[in-house]
Amino acid sequence: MKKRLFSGIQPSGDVHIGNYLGAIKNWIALLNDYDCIFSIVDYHAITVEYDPGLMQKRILNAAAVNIGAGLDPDRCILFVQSQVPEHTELTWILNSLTPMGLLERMTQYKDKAKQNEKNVNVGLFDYPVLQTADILLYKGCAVPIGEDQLQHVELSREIARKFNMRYGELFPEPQHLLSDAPRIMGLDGKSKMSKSMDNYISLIEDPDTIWKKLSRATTDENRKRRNDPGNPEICNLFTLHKYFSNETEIAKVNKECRTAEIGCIECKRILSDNMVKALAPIREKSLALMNKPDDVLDVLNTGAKKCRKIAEETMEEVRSLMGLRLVKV
Ligand code: AQP
Repeated sequence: MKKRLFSGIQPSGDVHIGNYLGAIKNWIALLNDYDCIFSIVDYHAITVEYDPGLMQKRILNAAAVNIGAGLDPDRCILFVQSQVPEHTELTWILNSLTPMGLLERMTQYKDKAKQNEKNVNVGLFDYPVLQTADILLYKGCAVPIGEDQLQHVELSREIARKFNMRYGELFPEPQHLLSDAPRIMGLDGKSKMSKSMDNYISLIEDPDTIWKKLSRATTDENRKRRNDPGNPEICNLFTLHKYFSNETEIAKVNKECRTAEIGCIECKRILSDNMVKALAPIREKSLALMNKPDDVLDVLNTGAKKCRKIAEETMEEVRSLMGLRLVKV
């Protein structure tokens, strides 16, 4: 029996190269080794303001891009969180085991509360408990994520432990899995690449936009003029070269940036060409799937059906352990 793996992505905007390098690429690599469940976590995406008229499209697009990137739905389950009501039921139960103090420490909550000062809602605060329910509902042992989600997975272990101690052994303590690109910085070089910030390159970006975005991206800020030698170690774009360029190109950029043989524009051109090449097949497949939303819907409905069955079974066990299942006496 393979171990169960769970992870999710919010339909909160365009899926970007940070999501891909930090999570999706790893999901694809792990398909053989685990029994994989991936979710488009729409309930997580409603904790900030959004346009309900766009949500359906965002969900379908997020699914299409994940499949387009290589997440083969024949080798995993892909479904939408809100199609399985047990996610919110288990959240309520886990809420009653989670100390407020632990949630107050979550850095993502603190950051998002600062970004959305006018809408600091309970959902935003409770986000990590819903995430714990997402994982535990399927008894997920492994959770491949980017570094920003590390604290949440640590919390999920703590909540699983609390449940097991209080009501009886049921849940595994989920272990995080990080990729070799756990934190891709945004094009500003200052904050994490994020769907909700204008600092990303999406997986379906067209070649012109990739070039436009890269040509404006921040590099080594100490390099003021073309003839100044640069320092690749502190240049965000050099980090991206490591994921898109070949070894010879990386060595060339590394050397010639330091000696000012090439300037930032030449360096960006190499990166842009390689990124366009690498993303082309993902873009092509994703766009084709976006034009066939019924096919994507079929995949998601099949996934939800499988997940509902697992989720119902887990909730029966939860209710039983908690004395919430009424039986004839
Ligand atoms: N910049 C990143 N580098 C590496 N990994 C990342 N992930 C996100 N950004 C980066 C990982 O991608 C997976 C899906 O992320 P998510 O959609 O659940 O939400 P998020 O972490 O909040 O991502 P965003 O793009 O920053 O969304 P918004 O702006 O809506 O909050 C996760 O495993 C995440 O770690």
